[in-house]
Amino acid sequence: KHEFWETQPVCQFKDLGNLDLPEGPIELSTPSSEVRQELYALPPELEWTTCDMTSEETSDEIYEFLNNNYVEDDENMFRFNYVGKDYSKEFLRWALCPPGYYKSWHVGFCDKASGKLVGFITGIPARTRIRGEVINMAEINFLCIPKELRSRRLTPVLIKEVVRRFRLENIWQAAKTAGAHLPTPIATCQYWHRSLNLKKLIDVGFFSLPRSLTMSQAIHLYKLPDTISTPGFRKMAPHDVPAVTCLLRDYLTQFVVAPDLDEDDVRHWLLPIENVVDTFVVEQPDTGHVTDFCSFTCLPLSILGNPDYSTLKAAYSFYNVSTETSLDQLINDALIVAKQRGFDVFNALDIMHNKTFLNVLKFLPGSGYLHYYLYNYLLRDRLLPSELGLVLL
Ligand code: EN5
Repeated sequence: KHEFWETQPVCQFKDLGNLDLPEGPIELSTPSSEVRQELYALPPELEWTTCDMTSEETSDEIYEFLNNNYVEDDENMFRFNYVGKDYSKEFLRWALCPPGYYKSWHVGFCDKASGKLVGFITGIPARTRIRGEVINMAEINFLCIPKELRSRRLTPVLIKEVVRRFRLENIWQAAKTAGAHLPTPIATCQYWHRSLNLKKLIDVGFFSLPRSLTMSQAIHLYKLPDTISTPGFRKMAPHDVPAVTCLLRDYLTQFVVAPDLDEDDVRHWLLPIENVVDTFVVEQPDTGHVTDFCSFTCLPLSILGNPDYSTLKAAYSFYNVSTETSLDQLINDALIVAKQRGFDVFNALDIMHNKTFLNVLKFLPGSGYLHYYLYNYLLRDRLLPSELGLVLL
């Protein structure tokens, strides 16, 4: 049924729960001289390109390509939009150029005649801990082929090519997430949504009012205080990097799969960048210690075919750690600052400890699921969302 995935080193449906299989790599690594040196073959009208994300022109073309062709919801009403006309163009560069990134892992193919990009996939290096073992892995993302070219079996070629390129760097495992159900997710998570701007969410069809609620009751239900409630809650600054790294490393040890982040990674992934990522710490007023932090990424959605609105401003819960402030209160303050910054909706997955605040803070389960996958690493049993400590963009 899954012609391609049945040939790949991934956990197959028939392997699930088989106690005889050892957990760990499925295929052994080979010397990089034995890795295929040639590009995979494409149909004659297409050619490979390596995308230079530091070039303004190339990154403009990729934004345009993804904004026109990337992931939509189940009813094709919304599409991820990495650069609405009002937003910063920094998101993709931030997502694709972390410390130690490889330019060669930003892969596309073009139509030879028009020179236009018509296929894209990316990898970034990421140390990931699975149970007790830290592995150098690739995180695969932004796989995108325009609707007109789907069903031409180009996705397997893109995947094989990016796998070849991470193997050339002596990396043998990868992680990815997708809305599609493939062989075989290590976990399946659900998106939850917290309304910040109810009227707009209803107007654009993101949310329909339950029959039991009138509009004014609903507005009252989702009303948030104007100001945050945690003393010492402030934007993260460069000098917070060591303390935030300690809090996060310590917190992530409890999950089965989690990133292994050092100070350079935390500086890259968590220091605030306008319209890309925002992080707030709690600095105890009496001791000056940073005891908690919360963070979210900014990823607008294009609203397809609505005459009045073109984008929905969505914040996505990223990494949150609480040691002194309750997680409920910390995230409630995150909702308040997100609202102040003009976000329409705050999204979160049911991973890590998120389930403990979703209901309390009036998140509702969304229509979308997110499956987590590993490449060339077998985990015998499915994990619970709460056993995952990893957020991919
Ligand atoms: C990255 N490597 O389905 C791959 N979004 O629930 C990413 N639903 O926004 C793959 N259909 O439920 C991503 N509103 C896979 C997800 C793809 C996108 C997706 C879902 C997530 C979504 C919304 C809109 C549905 C519109 C009609 C939804 C109802 C919930 C309500 C919103 C407001 C506040 C209360 C709850």
